[in-house]
Amino acid sequence: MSPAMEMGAESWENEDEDQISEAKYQQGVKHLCDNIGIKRLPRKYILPISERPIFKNAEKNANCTNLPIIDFAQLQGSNRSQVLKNLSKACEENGLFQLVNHGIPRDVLNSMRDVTRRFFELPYEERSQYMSADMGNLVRYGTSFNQNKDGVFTWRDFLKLTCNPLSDAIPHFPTFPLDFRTVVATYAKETKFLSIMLMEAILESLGLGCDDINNTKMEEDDILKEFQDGSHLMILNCYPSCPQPDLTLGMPPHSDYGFITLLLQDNVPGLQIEHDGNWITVEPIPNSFVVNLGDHLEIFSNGKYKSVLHRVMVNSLRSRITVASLHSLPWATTVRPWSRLINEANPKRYMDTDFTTFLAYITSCEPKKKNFLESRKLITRQ
Ligand SMILES: O=C(O)CCC(=O)C(=O)O
Repeated sequence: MSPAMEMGAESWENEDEDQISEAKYQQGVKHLCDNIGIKRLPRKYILPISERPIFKNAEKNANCTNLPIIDFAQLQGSNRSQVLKNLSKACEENGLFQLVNHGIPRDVLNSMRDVTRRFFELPYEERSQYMSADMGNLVRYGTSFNQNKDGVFTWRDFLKLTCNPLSDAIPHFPTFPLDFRTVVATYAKETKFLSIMLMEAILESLGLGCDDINNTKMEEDDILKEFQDGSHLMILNCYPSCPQPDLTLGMPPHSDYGFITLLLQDNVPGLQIEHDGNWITVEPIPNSFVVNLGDHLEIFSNGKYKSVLHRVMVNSLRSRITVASLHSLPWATTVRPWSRLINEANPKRYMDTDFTTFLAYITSCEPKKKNFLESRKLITRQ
């Protein structure tokens, strides 16, 4: 089928499309919506039919009720061993859980969502000074998934902030809104602390089956020390309301590269995860985090825990704001399967990898689906 036929009978009828130059698309969807008042989706964002978010009835009904919820307060209490088992099951079967009672004050979460919204409401000239094609920049504003490579764009603008070490990074962060740096710094410290507590629980859940308990515990402590200086990337996402949400996505199916991602949503649903061949919407639970497992954790756990394939839907009524905090080991550290989890019955399944390899991959290939992780897999005899 030709791309034109794939677009279907409803394809472009907006006479203004020819007026929109490629450069305008590069300026992002927020700018497009604010300045051009579009009524139909420009062709630039129309996905081939096979990639569009077409719902089957069964998927429509699938909701978050079956997705695991971990109560962080219980994890810290006398019920820890049972919660660790639930955590392990969630990591093996879903690659995701919703985290409630995590202890980060509500006003810290509200302020972070609020300053994110206000940042994207700034005039384009203010936001655009952070636009760059250089993936190595500490602060980077952009649009779509990978605007340097995407043929079809997705309906998202983002601001990426490298947060480690935080004191070095803050002077590079935007100065507007005026409270941006203080709010982001507070939120970054809180999420960093929470991510280390979660990694401690995840390591403990992985080490449960190891025979040599004392040495396993010592290794866990060493790994946690590395996480103190680990990489921390914050992604502020803005998905404006979209005139034809059934033809596009906010983000295409992908998995995150790190160990864990803590995602703060507002109250507008949009995130979907792939589970047993279906796309399931992760309905927002107020003041919770969605915790996604990333590729580094799948590698480290030698495949016991799975990184989750996820995508983002947009809608025609409400814009959506999210903040993703991606945590991993320090950029320079090699990530490899934990030796405790390798034995004759369960040989090493992934190549060692590091951040440079990942950057080289995303610069040359499409990091969509789970294809970076696939490229790190070793062929093992079953
Ligand atoms: O905004 C969302 O719901 C998900 C964001 C995400 O997947 C990402 O930033 O990698």
